[in-house]
Amino acid sequence: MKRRKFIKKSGLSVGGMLTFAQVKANKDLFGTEKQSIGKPVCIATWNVKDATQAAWTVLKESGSALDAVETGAKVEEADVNNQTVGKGGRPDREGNVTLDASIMDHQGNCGSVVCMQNITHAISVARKVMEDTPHVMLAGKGAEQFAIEQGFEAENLLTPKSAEEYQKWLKTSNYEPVINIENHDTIGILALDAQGNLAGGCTTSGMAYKMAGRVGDSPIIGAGLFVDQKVGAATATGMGEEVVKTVGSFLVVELMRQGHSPDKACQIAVERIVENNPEYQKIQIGYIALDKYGNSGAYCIHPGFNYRRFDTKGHELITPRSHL
Ligand code: SD4
Repeated sequence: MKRRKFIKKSGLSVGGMLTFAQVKANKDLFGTEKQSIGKPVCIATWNVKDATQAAWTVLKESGSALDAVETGAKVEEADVNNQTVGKGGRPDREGNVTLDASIMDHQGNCGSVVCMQNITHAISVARKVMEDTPHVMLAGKGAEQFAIEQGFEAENLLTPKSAEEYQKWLKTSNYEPVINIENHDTIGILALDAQGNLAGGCTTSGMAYKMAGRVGDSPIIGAGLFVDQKVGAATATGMGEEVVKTVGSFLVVELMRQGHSPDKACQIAVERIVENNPEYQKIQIGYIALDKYGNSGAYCIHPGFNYRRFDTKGHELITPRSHL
């Protein structure tokens, strides 16, 4: 029997690739039937229960995935106790809080802001970039000026707590990102709404005490966030430099396109970083992914990472498998 015919008949995958028959039959690499496990659903990096709760209030009223992810992300941006996102974020080594954020919808539209100061809701500015400009990315002063023109309020994002910690840090000026800092970090949030549309958002103040002007993965489409309505969505947290080098979120979505489950896709993408980096034990990376059927998954290097899922069955904190 000719090889091509055999493949067609057996329906087996070859070299990790799905056959046409499997894709058509909506099966993953292991032959498991993929099923819609119910819309709507949202997931978010870390234990951000107020954020997923807020996103859910949008989704359960048949709101859009885009509104849901923006609403959820804004909760963390406004929370001064979350020192990795929005107002209250830790500053760079010059003492300036600079924010990175991105958003993407089911039609492949996207917007982001990088290294923006003085505006709390970076996710909303990213959305404005997507919806109201001919561009996808605005940086620094230009992003801030655009936000102010759009009616966003300028405010000092450095809270007394973050300022005090920064003054202490200045004594050593040692740049050593802390793994699972306070078990809370960048928020990446993905949603599938009742209409079956996907969207994602990602917002952060970046690595604490980074060099001035440093930009991480979070505002870079394909790195910190990617959404493909035909497949699913993914987002990242952790050491952005490594995520950028491997175009991580795009990779996770492409792996799902090849038939991997969200969990497995996140695992392969994390392992790509591990393989490339002899110092991987010093860094944390966490990916979360949501496919177009509502299945979610995640994987990380170090234990300690978790993610929130809210769907019609309830609100869960999920601890994914980790490399170490
Ligand atoms: C960054 N990925 O700027 C973001 C921040 C983060 O742990 O998740 N820090 O690299």
